[in-house]
Amino acid sequence: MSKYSGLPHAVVALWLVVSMPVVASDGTTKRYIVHFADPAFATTATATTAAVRTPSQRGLPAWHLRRVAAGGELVELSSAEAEVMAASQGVLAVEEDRMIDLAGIGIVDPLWRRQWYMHDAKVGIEAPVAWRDTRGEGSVVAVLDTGVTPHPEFDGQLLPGFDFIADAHAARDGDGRDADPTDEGDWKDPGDCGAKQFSPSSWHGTHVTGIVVARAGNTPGIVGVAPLAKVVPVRVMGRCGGRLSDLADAIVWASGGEVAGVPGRAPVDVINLSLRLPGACGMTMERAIAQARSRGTAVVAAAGNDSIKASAVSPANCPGVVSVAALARDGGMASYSNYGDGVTVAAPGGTLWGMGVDDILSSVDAGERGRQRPVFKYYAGTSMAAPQVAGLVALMRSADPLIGVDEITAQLVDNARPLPGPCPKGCGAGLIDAGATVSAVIEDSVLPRPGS
Ligand SMILES: [Ca+2]
Ligand SMILES: [Ca+2]
Repeated sequence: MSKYSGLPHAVVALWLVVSMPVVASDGTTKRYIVHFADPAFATTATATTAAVRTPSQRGLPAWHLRRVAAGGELVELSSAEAEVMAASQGVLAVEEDRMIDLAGIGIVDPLWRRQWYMHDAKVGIEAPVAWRDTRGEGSVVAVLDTGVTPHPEFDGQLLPGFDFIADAHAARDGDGRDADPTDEGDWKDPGDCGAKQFSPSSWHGTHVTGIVVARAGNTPGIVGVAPLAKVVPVRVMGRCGGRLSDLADAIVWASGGEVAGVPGRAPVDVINLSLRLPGACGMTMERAIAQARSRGTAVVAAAGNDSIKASAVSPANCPGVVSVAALARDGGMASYSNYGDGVTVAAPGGTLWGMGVDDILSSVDAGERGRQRPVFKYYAGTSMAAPQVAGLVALMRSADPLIGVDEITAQLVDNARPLPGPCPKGCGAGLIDAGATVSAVIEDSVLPRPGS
């Protein structure tokens, strides 16, 4: 009894009562939030349980988990113990720590219903199921793309990025590399890189970034796959596309490697590459990706929109890359998607015809050339499928910060669902399932790992 000396008798009595082994009817414990009449009483009770119980005793009843900021103590009790507790003197309420349904917390973002790729029962990636465990807190995704434009969906969602476009003409910002990853537009006037007619700016990086990390709860708007993760926007694509040398440097930098003349940063959890160049994986790309993976950064790439084998385009065909094919609204392979052995998994990319509602809705700018104002548009492509996988990797790393890059690939593959539609030429392991994957990651996070 020495551990209880100096405490009010009432506290001792109460906690002895609830600590008595009472077998619940179902034999299991649940989480409850206990509200005490006297806050000081609660403080003492907290200190007491924290002092006398260690994590190895977690299976014992009445394990105190933490204080709830709104008031009350979170404890694990059997239902019989909870009843005893509720009837005890000085206890105002014993409330079960119930699972809150997403409909209950309310996704107010009014475009949510148009984001079929997130939640459709047949062809969606089941992001809301994964959100019961994590929304990506603590994870960082680097989006190597055209840069980003200001958008309400990004308020508080971005970390400092970088403009890796070394050529001022391609960059359109009047200089080479600098610390501002803002997208200056990739419109083409007739004559630009062989263009016969005008084509408007894509704001591709802004669209991809929205799919990963658009914030939840603002209006009007969408929700990203990992709305509590952060994105590092990295600009590698400008007028007429991007250079391999800039892309390779950006991969090294985002994964915490050294790039001359650029201040370093910590390795991100995952790099998204919604870009491709035809041919075998060259040594530059292979080395950059191997370096990134050696520092614990996963690399996700679009399989490409050429209707050819994914093994014929890089970086999708580079060793260790998670390569992503695109599914149409019916759950079969999208007509434009690359396919075959080079594909790791598939995600919705949109159908690419009709009114757009069967495509992927995300953030862009309204400007045809330069920036004008933030809006939302439907795009289709493996470029839209890859960031859903990158967002899922952010959720996985949030659920288990120690998960390695090979384990990430294995979990994505093992937990993918059979395709809801046809893909005779090969869509990898199937449709990613965010709910099943995050759940499996959490289950396996307690397993011993080599070297631990
Ligand atoms: Ca620049
Ligand atoms: Ca939003």
